[in-house]
Amino acid sequence: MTSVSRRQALRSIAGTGLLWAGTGASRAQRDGGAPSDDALTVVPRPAEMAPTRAAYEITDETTIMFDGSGAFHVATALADLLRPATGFELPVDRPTGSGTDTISLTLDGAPPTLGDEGYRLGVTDSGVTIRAAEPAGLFWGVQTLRQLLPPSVEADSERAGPWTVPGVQIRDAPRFDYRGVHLDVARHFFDVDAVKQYIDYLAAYKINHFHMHLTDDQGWRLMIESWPRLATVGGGEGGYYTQAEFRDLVRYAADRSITLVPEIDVPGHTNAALASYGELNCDGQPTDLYTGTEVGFSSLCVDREETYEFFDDVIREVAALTPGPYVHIGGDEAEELSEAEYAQFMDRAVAIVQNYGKRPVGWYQVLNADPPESTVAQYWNPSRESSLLEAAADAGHELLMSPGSRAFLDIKYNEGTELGLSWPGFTSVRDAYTWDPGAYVDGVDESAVMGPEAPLWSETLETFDDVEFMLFPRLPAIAELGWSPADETDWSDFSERLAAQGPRWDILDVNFYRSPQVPWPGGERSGGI
Ligand code: NGO
Repeated sequence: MTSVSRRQALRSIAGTGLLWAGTGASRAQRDGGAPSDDALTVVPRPAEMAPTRAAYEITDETTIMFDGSGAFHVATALADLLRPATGFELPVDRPTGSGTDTISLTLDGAPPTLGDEGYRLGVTDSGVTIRAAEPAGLFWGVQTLRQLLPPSVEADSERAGPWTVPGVQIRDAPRFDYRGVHLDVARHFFDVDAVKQYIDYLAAYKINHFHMHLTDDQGWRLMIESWPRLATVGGGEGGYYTQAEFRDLVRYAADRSITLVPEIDVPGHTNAALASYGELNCDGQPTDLYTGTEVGFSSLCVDREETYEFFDDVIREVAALTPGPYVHIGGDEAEELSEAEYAQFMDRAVAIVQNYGKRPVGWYQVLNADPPESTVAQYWNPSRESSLLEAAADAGHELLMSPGSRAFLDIKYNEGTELGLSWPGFTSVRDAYTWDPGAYVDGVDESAVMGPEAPLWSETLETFDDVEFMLFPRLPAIAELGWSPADETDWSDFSERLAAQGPRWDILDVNFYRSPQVPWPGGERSGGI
């Protein structure tokens, strides 16, 4: 780590009295040598983190203890994570005996200041303790523990140890309650196993909302029982999720502390629906299926009652499938409609979502329809000026920040990137990291910002390898902006911790972009982007 980052670590800890208590001097000053924080390459950077001289080695004597209902499934997840590479039995048990040689996950005695997602993690010579108020906090603590272990812990077959956890005291909680990543499964379809893999990646970096863009001109990807042709016809050659498969994804995400946010994009971006049911078109005729990449050419017929019956049925089914609070209704690029027609449709669409007990989310154009204050608007314009957004924040709307030139993961890294689009320019790893979601749009205060979200659109992404190439290494960049304190986000420190993720991705066989901006182990920096 750089001296800058070490200084930052000490400063943040000094501010909270977490460690080095009572002397007014750092341990480095006291005994002439600080414990090294070189092994502490955790991403996102924990809010407070202090290395100690302790170290705990996980062995075949180690037990995973859990305390408190809701801790069991996290303990099981940890065991599942550690068993393949270590080859150890790692029994999962309630607290018994001496409490030594344990990794202990407890919901007992956590200070309320940790919130719903915060945790404390402490390492002594005899074990590791993770303490949180809620299971989500324990789960994020486990993700931190995972990154404290050698990269080979990611292997799916037995590797040589030792499995040493370096000494550290961590107190951690997220900056934003909403840390999102999106996947467009409409332009190209990704099957259940691929999406589960994607969810695993998000969980590793403490992303807590997964936004699925389920419908667009090119495909309708979710079976709606009351309008089955949407999927069977509108799914085209790509395919769709049955409701059972989709429920499985919702559950898989929830098991990893991730809320699924389903998006049904209306009234534009609807050619797949318009091709499935003629009555959704003003002339009553179904359109042809579409596989191109143009946007803005399609619209539901806002003057037909069938349109609202359709939307009501769809939202009823989607709301029943997803226990999370949000339903996203798109609202972007409805270029076929006048402003009045757009507002006429959106007024009713938003009311339908609310009627099924959900909170509407829309791309920021939804604000043109003056929706109720509870509607969340997702900013995606690359510009830092938006009178629309400023006014919305003043009026009490909450906002998601997905600026096209920073957070869109489908944008090319540079002119040499074969995949992706470049409508807002290029987005290097450094560009994805060096912006502040709480202060991006002029005149919008952080208090109005729910958090950052990184969309991954799939016009150019045909395979899961393609998805991985655009996701990594920018996913951890956005994840850290969402999680870590603003004054702890430093590019040079981050790029070094990011570099340490590379060997993990190699073991997991992730097809990541080896950006020359990042000092990957064993690699030379070439000065490119
Ligand atoms: C825009 C458009 C999407 C494209 C994407 C490509 C939004 C919100 N609508 O973002 O349809 O796929 O750009 O980057």
